Amino acid sequence: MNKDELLNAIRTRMPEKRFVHTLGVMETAIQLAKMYEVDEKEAELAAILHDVVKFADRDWLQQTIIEQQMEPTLLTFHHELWHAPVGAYVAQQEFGVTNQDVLNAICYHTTGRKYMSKLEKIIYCADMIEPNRQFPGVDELRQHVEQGLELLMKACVVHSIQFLIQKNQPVYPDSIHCYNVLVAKGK
Ligand code: DGI
Ligand code: FE
Ligand code: FE
Repeated sequence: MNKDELLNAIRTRMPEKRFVHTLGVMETAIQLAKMYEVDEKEAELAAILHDVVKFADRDWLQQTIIEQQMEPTLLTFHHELWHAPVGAYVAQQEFGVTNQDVLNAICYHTTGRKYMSKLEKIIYCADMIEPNRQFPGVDELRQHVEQGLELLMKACVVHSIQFLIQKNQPVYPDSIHCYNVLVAKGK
């Protein structure tokens, strides 16, 4: 599928607002890929598909995690986390994506994980700072773009963990591992 075919295909699976968010992630991811010397086409593909199952049926997401023997811990955490690994599965099965880095970027776009590739970090950050995002602190995060991918990523991960703690929400272990690696590197 070319870019327009992919966009048309995902557009039918989500409300218009989420589609506009996806376009924003795509533009931001391409821009970050240029800046940080990552393959732009891979960034574009991962961005277009990153939320492909965000609006899929919750029971189906759960069933897919079980049937495909994905990490069972996911099911004990908030259902918001499920669309990321199942999205990677659908990207492979339905959209024929074979590039493992692209699949990982989709799989870990919500939680992050330790030792992320540049592409994984780009999708994680683009998802948070794309132009349609409006939350307190987002402009500060955008300012980190100039400081390089590591510092941008660290700022985004710290922000999202702080957000979860403020809301008294559990933090998925991969997110903590992601944070720990970034902090250890910065020392
Ligand atoms: O799909 P998007 O809305 O574009 O963004 P996303 O995939 O980053 O999902 C964000 C949601 O996931 C948001 O409601 C917070 C939640 N989330 C992210 N990491 C964690 C989490 N929720 C819990 N409980 N624990 C996490 O570690
Ligand atoms: Fe998402
Ligand atoms: Fe998203």
